[in-house]
Amino acid sequence: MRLGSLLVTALVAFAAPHSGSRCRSEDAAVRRDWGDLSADQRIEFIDALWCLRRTPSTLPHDQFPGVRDRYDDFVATHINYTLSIHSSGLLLPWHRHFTWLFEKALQDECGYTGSIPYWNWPLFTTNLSASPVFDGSNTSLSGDGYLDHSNHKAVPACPRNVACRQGTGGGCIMAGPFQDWPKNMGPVDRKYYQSYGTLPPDVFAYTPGCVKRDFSLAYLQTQNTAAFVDAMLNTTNIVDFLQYMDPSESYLSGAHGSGHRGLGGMMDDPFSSPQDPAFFVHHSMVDRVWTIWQDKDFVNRRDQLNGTTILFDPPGSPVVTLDTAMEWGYLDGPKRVVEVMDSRSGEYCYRYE
Ligand SMILES: *[C@@H]1O[C@H](CO)[C@@H](O)[C@H](O)[C@H]1NC(C)=O
Ligand SMILES: *[C@@H]1O[C@H](CO)[C@@H](O)[C@H](O)[C@H]1NC(C)=O
Ligand SMILES: *[C@@H]1O[C@H](CO)[C@@H](O)[C@H](O)[C@H]1NC(C)=O
Ligand SMILES: *[C@@H]1O[C@H](CO)[C@@H](O)[C@H](O)[C@H]1NC(C)=O
Ligand SMILES: *[C@@H]1O[C@H](CO)[C@@H](O)[C@H](O)[C@H]1NC(C)=O
Ligand SMILES: [Cu+2]
Repeated sequence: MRLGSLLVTALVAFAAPHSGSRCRSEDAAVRRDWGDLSADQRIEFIDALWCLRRTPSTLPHDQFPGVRDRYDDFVATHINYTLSIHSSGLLLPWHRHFTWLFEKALQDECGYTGSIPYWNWPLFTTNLSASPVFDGSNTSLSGDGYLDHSNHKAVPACPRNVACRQGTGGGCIMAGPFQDWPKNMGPVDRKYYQSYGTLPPDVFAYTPGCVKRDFSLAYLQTQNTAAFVDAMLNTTNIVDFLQYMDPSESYLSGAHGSGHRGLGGMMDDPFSSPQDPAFFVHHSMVDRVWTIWQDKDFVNRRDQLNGTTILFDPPGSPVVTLDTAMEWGYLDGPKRVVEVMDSRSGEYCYRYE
């Protein structure tokens, strides 16, 4: 089964232009830096995440035995589309809507009154364990995993543009609100992460365990610094922007991939990484940088895309256009890329601080 051909349903005949005007910036919901939230606001977000774990799944249990609750619906959906939504033309559009759907579930199903916060990468690239996001306190998203040498990232798997060192954890999350956060699926063998790959047949099996982390600053110190983010924002076309954010060459890491690999453990599994709640604040930051970049020259940048619907953009794979259809399985109906290009029109009305 080739995911690409499923995703790229030809909907060209029904192509709709951008609809309506943008919501006013002052009316837009504001997504904030985790560090700028009050303790109460952080705890409200943490509680809402736990609420999704107490909310029943909407996926059929017989087909998805590893999906135990509403949170897992998001994990399974991400696993399902992994091979077309990374290092491809769909990373930014697909994850924008995925993150928004998650935010909406927190609000509509768990009464969360805030917006999804973001992990402001450049602020803590010297010491992640000293950051309000990952210091392991009760108002953080928990910190590193226990030191467990057997679970360290394999150093030879390092991308060429990062001088990798061993991580500082490797085991289950040690402390804080997500110490007992369940892991119900995955991880998935890296050999399945390839262009035109197929999912392993048992990918939705129930594999209970913990969420592991293995902080590895080498990634964050090369691809997530203030200078790196500034350089990314300085680019003037999406081809150059994506070289910083998400290069499709498998031997390079961009800011997106380095955030995943810098936290390590579960976040280092491209399939089931949403099992770590850090996934969502990381992707909020990915979306933030894209949104800010678009807004710097909105007329020219809103519709810029580059890449295909297949992981690593293999030659001849379908090119992503505004008419490309994207799917989120059971979470929402299909959408064309054109519907997600603006954070302030259509269903969306949010901005970043
Ligand atoms: C990082 O910060 C933590 C918490 O403040 C501290 O315990 C640790 O020693 C720091 N690590 C380094 C390498 O500075
Ligand atoms: C953090 O939360 C735990 C579990 O609710 C509690 O036992 C502990 O006292 C809290 N620590 C602080 C510093 O508030
Ligand atoms: C970004 O562009 C500004 C203005 O052209 C320049 O001053 C700055 O050095 C650039 N930053 C990076 C990291 O390229
Ligand atoms: C992305 O942009 C590059 C540089 O302009 C171009 O060579 C390539 O064909 C584009 N990729 C797709 C899938 O359109
Ligand atoms: C996985 O993708 C297929 C093909 O698009 C879709 O039919 C199915 O509902 C998806 N399942 C999940 C869990 O997203
Ligand atoms: Cu992803």
